[in-house]
Amino acid sequence: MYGNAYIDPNEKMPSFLEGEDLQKLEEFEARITGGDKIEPMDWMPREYRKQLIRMIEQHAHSEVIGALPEGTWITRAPGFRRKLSLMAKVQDEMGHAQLLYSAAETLGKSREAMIDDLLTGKSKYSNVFNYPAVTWADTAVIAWLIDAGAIVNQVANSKGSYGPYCRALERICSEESFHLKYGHDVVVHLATGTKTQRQMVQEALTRWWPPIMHFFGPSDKESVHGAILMKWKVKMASNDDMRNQFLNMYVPKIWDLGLVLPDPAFKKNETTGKWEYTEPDWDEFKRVINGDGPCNKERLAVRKWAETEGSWVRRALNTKESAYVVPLA
Ligand code: BYC
Repeated sequence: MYGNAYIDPNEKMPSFLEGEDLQKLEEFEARITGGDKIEPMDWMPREYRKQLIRMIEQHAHSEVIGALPEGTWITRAPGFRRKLSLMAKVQDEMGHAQLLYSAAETLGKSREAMIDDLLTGKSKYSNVFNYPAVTWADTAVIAWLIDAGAIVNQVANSKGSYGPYCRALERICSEESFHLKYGHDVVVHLATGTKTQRQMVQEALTRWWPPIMHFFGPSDKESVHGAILMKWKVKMASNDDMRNQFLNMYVPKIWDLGLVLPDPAFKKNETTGKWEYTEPDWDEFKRVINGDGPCNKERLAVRKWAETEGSWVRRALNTKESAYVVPLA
């Protein structure tokens, strides 16, 4: 038993809370119930810190790796304007990673340790970025629908309990909403274009739909961390609720463009308000997030190359009196 703590006092105390100061835990949970933001120097249970580091770090890695599928198309974007927009978007994604690494650092894990864990495969990143962007239309589907999924998740979680993460998410969402407009513009252009363009965007949607369904995480009954993250207001809705919210907002828009979802079972149950569909292939999801997707090796190899090739920049920046610093006259 531990007083009026936010975790149900009638439940047995979870083992991850053993050894915590129960008085402080109670005060912490009361602050969260009351809608306070928790800041880096505030007291927090070890598990809250651990979960936040895991989730924010994975999110930061997703931004870094997420820049790659679209990044490979910068040199091949059709026309100067599209090239400029795509370059700006990719640059934004890398900026999001910096904001998120800074937020995770406030919890005590260094950026270097996080990057090491990405490169050794210890940390996860979003499943979707382990698939190839086969044609220009794939980049449009990513920018529209994956950014849309990210916005659904991030707008909700920006109302959460950890101050630095929420502030980073607010800024990220305002940039993501431009990405979404850009992606929608390219999809509409292709979907209302020539027969070849329509076919190209349809094929891209067919390829990306299963990973997009996986993007929101396993179903609620399989989610490992969901319950405690929602109790502590790190996640503001469950995986299935976020998925359903995304489907509510975007399936009608996809159908309006005359595009077809690659799942004939797709329909909204008007009584429950929930979407019904064929259960996504969760075995594939597990394989992909555990390192065995179509592009996992390629993605990490690119990041390892960037880490090695960029090491001189970090050395130069970290050297106080270095030969790299040109003295002012
Ligand atoms: N991919 O207990 P669960 C972007 C893992 S980037 C990989 O439900 P949780 C963009 C999960 O980590 C934005 N792994 O987890 C960038 C856990 O494994 P571990 C990306 C996943 O944390 C560039 C296990 O499955 N957004 O938009 O309660 C260009 C059990 O899951 C995934 C974020 O990162 C997945 N999709 O909920 C364009 C949002 N799903 O750690 C666009 C922040 C689950 O125990 N993250 N797993 O080994 C979250 O909101 C939550 O972490 C999730 C999962 C909803 C993703």
